[in-house]
Amino acid sequence: MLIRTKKVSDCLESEVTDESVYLNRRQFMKATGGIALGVGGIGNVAAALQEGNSLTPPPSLASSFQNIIETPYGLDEKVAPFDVATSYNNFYEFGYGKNDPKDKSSEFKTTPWAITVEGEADNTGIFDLDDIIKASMLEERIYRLRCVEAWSMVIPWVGVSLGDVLKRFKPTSKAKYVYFETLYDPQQMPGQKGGGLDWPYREGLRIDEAMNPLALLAVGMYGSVLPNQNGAPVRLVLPWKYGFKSIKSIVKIRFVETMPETTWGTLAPSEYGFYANVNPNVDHPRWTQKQERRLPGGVLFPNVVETKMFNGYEDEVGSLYSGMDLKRFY
Ligand SMILES: Nc1nc2c(c(=O)[nH]1)N[C@H]1C(S)=C(S)[C@@H](COP(=O)(O)O)O[C@H]1N2
Ligand SMILES: [Mo]
Repeated sequence: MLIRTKKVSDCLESEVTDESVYLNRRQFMKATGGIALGVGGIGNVAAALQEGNSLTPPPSLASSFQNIIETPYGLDEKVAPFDVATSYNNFYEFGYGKNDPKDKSSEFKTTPWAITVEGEADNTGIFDLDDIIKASMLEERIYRLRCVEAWSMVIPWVGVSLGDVLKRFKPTSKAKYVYFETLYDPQQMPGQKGGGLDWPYREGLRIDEAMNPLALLAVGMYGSVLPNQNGAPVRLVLPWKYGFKSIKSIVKIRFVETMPETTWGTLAPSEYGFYANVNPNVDHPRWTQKQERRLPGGVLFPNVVETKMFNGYEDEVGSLYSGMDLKRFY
């Protein structure tokens, strides 16, 4: 059974170290009803059995989802129950509470979906998402997701290599970075009617990071399409970086020559760096990053684990940062 409410006095330190604490205090109190945020903790270990994803892929992607390639990533990991991964979310376009994305995104329209590709590339234009995805085989990759708020989950994503997709747009030699943007549609995304974040949500990567084989362009999880609250119909998944880099509901990709501005980096540059690599040796200014709460876990079983360098993906991505001072480039 999911424990969704608890007394304020039970609040764990890591729950008050919320990214949204940075936002306008009054608006935040209004959004959460002035009470403690809900906790997607689980009270009964037996309930942690994996449930399937009962969503149906659009007809155009049905055969892709019938032929998902299994990969070796994370096969030894204990996957979070579907219910936990889809009800404890950060997707501020639908509100700041952890349950808001699930509660407020059910009407969100994700088909058809177009992505505008622009900037330093030869093959720019407006592309249909299905066409982008159908050009590759879908893969399942079980990755750890580590939020900067010091919680984490293991999630079985379905998607395609981001680098493979980007290469098809033929970036020029001037494309040193790639910028991503989420949909801006306040009619559908009630969180965008208020301030707080500077909409649309914006993120970016150095081009070699984007081309790293670990970087995933995800269109699904738990064997089927992404639930809206998890960033449908398409998002990044960058398991060696804090979760806020893994931008949801992408509508724009732009190849650029200089480091792009990002939502969190602009809002609070001393707290959220451009690189945002998971690093237990560099604390967030307001809390330690040495440990994390691996969900599901509740008040009685917080399930605290040590945070690993690059979230445990150092072999895969460490060389991207050789010679860099990771305290300076956090
Ligand atoms: N557009 C958009 N993308 C976003 C966010 C958001 O608020 N808006 N939150 C980020 C944060 S802080 C995290 S931890 C992850 C959470 O992904 P999940 O809800 O699928 O676990 O999404 C990231 N991507
Ligand atoms: Mo996050």
